Amino acid sequence: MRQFLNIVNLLSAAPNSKMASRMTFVAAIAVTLMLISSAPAQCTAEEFLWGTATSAYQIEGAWDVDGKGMSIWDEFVRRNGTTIKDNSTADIACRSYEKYKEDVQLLKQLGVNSYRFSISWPRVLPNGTLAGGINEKGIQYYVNLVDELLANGIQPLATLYHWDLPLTLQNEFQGWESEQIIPHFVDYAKLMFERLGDKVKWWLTFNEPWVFTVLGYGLGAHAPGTKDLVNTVYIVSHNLLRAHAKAYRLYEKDFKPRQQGKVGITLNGAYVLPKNTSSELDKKAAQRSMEFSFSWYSDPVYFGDYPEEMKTRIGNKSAAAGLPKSRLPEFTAEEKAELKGSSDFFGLNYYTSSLAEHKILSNDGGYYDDQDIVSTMDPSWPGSGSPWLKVTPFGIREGIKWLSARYDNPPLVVTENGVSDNDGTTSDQHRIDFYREYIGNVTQAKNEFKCNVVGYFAWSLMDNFEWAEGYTEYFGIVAVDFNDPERPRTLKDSAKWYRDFIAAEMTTQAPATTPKAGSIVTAALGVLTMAFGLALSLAKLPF
Ligand code: GBH
Repeated sequence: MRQFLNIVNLLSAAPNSKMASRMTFVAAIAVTLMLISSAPAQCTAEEFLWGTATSAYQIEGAWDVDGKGMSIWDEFVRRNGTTIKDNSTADIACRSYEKYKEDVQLLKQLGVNSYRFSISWPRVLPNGTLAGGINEKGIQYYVNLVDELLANGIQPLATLYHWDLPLTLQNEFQGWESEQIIPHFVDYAKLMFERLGDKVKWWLTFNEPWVFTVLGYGLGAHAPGTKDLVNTVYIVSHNLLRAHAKAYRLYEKDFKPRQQGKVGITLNGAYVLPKNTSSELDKKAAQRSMEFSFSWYSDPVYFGDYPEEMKTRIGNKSAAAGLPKSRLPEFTAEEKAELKGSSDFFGLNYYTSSLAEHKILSNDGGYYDDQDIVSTMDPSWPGSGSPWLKVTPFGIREGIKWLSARYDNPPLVVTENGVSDNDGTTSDQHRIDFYREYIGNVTQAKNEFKCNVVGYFAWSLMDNFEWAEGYTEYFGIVAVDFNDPERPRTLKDSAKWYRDFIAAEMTTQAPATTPKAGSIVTAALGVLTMAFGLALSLAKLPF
């Protein structure tokens, strides 16, 4: 304070120094108040999103109801020789198409302020294209769901593509293998922005492009069951990235000014550690591994191009195999510009860590060999109901730190995090432990390391169809009885824990005063102080 007064005195070393100092002092207060009032609203009152997540194919059922078209998953689960572990389908799944009101009541009981779901493209466009006709009944389902959420004070976060491509588009031109898909995806996105954008303010274009690319078109373990790690995976990723950028720009130009929402993309990957911690080559391999999973997509989205490591390594291997050009496609200058900055927040699905060991691999083996990495898990990491998922809570903190550093601290939403078991028990203490530790590490990334985490969604609201694993791995915090045709839901212990945990978190959050009202009040105070200051400095006072 003394220092402040000194500065004031210094500034006001004028003949009429009393009046000048009064003026400066009062003006300083006024300016401070006005500065506070003009600070961006998100600093003061944006609510942290606490939610749960699901996806259309995994929960809705009603696969052929009310005019819905077939998706590649409807076909895949019926195909001879497809290996869905228990030979199941998601024809019925959790029956959420009928039971959405009950689902929203579950969310209400949990006390979440947000819910992440996905829209089934073939439910709203049965043939995948606008020309093939709009299914109004399908759209109505999502309008109803969103209305029900909002009526219960729950923010919707909608994913446009969680893997259930309209089958027609796969049959016609191999889906994401062809750039013909791009305008159709953009049409679909536009339709959803038009019909739901007044109410949905958080959008994701894609869920985990890595998974539907590598498992769907590379390994053939997911729909559409294509097996080509050498070329197709790179072409598929290239096309979906171009589609993402176009959908983002469309929203930015034609919808954002009025709807004021945010559009992002959700990526998955592991935080990778060097297998041998003292090996420089393994350390580089660990970084490279994350570049081949996360940055394959996020570098184009944030920087406008693929990571240098991917370009050189795939380029060199292509040349060594005698190919005329790299198997990794190139973006045009226009596409780079469209991609760069095409995300309002980073969507992160995080589950597990892995280890990387540097090893030069074949020149023509494709995606995995292109990395020159042998990937393993530390045998000391506790397991789960899924072989690929080891309980490594530090990984979510380190992963968030790594992404935040690389992309200059973007707003980041953990759009999925959770753990499986194989019996779906409601006495799931292991899941409580998992959430406590993982969320603790997210909080640490946010508070201690100042990463801009703005939301967290538990995967999943309820047990559901776990893709190629069918109904053998359960991720829900709510149990669903798949032997009962009614598909009754029961809160697991972890649901009760999550409910109590987020209730406590929300009460310690800054009170959600409306930012506008708040800043109007401070602005008015600023103006009043200034007027008062003027009067004071003009008045003849004895000090
Ligand atoms: C997410 O994928 C999905 O978004 C969600 O739909 C799913 O239900 C949930 O997580 C739980 O799995 O050993 O090479 O076959 C999670 C990320 C990464 C999980 C790849 C399966 C298999 C890799 N996935 N992983 S592999």
